Amino acid sequence: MFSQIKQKILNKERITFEEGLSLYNSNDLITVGFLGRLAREIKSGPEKSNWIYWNKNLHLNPTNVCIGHCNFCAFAKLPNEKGAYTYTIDESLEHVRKGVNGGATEVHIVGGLNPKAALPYYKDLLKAIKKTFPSLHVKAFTAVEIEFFAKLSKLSFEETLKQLVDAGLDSMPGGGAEVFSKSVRDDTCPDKIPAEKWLEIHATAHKLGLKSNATMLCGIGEKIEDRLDHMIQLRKQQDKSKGFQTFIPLHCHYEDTEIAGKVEPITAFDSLKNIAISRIMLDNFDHIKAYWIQLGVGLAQVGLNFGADDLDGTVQEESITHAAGAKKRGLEKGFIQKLIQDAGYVPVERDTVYNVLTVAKH
Ligand code: V47
Repeated sequence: MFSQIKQKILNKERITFEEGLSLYNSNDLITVGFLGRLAREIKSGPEKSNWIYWNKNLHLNPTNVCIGHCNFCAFAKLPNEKGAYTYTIDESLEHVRKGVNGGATEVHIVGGLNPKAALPYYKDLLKAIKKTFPSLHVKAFTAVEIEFFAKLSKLSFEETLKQLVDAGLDSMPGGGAEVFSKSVRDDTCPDKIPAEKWLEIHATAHKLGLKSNATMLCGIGEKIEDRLDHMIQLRKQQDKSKGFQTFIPLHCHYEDTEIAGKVEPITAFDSLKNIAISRIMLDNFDHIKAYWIQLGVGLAQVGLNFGADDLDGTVQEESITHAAGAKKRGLEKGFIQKLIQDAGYVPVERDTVYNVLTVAKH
């Protein structure tokens, strides 16, 4: 089985659902990782096969008020709950300023579904960010937020996105995808838009010329079949709309969540398989990210040897995974470069759309 998959990777042939399943069902993690790395090397080409991308970015979560109910989320608060917050534009700008002073080239903005922070609020925020920091790239809003803004403003997805682009939106992150399977969504995030809408909104963004990413949140009770179905739905969408840059397999954190104790927790073994198998399955995605905030730096470094070619960035001010127990944030630039070098790779600083800014030495 492994030799057939290896040959298909070398021939750049598409890997089937059944072949993906056989990789998930194998306990030979080293060989699965070897195949993931091989797929990455074929995808990157010989000159870039030892490059690992990173960027200088900050996260801004302008509100944690959310009327949705997801049992894996420790970040959301009800409007009158203790700890609920919604930043003023000035407060958001203060957060962004700290990141820009630290060298950030990108702000990644996502927040809860807060009826008081919808399209007008975010248009004002984007305009203020662009006015104050004109060269900062604004990567913002999950498809779930776009649908929420569109519904409240009674606009189409396309019109909503166009208005946000006019205000300063440059690209979209990959959140809110969770696991596409209806039964997993019904159990974990019943208020969230279904897979078809998530994909439709990304397709609309791609049509407007925006790049976007895609995530998959693992460890929420999904089966391996659900993970493969998720990847294949993304692969099909990418064949059509071509605007996805990076796939990010997310690693659930459970502290202060309702799901804690109710599902088999995700393991390091699972996350390494997710990295390798997504690299093998998603032949039309250029990049796979090992998101160190969730994996921890050690596991993220191993992930680089299993097929990931991106580590995300310095990630200042992240709140969503920290609410659920993640401990680190805001890696120093020198530290990120060193951890890439220590894993045996060349650190390549990029901007959000993968223009190369600096290539460090090995
Ligand atoms: O959509 C929520 C997930 C996502 C938890 O596009 C949790 O470059 C773990 O999408 N444990 C937001 N995960 C993060 C995200 C992301 C991150 C990095 C890069 C990019 C990108 C996107 O975090 C949410 C949800 O799927 N999430 N709760 C939790 N307890």
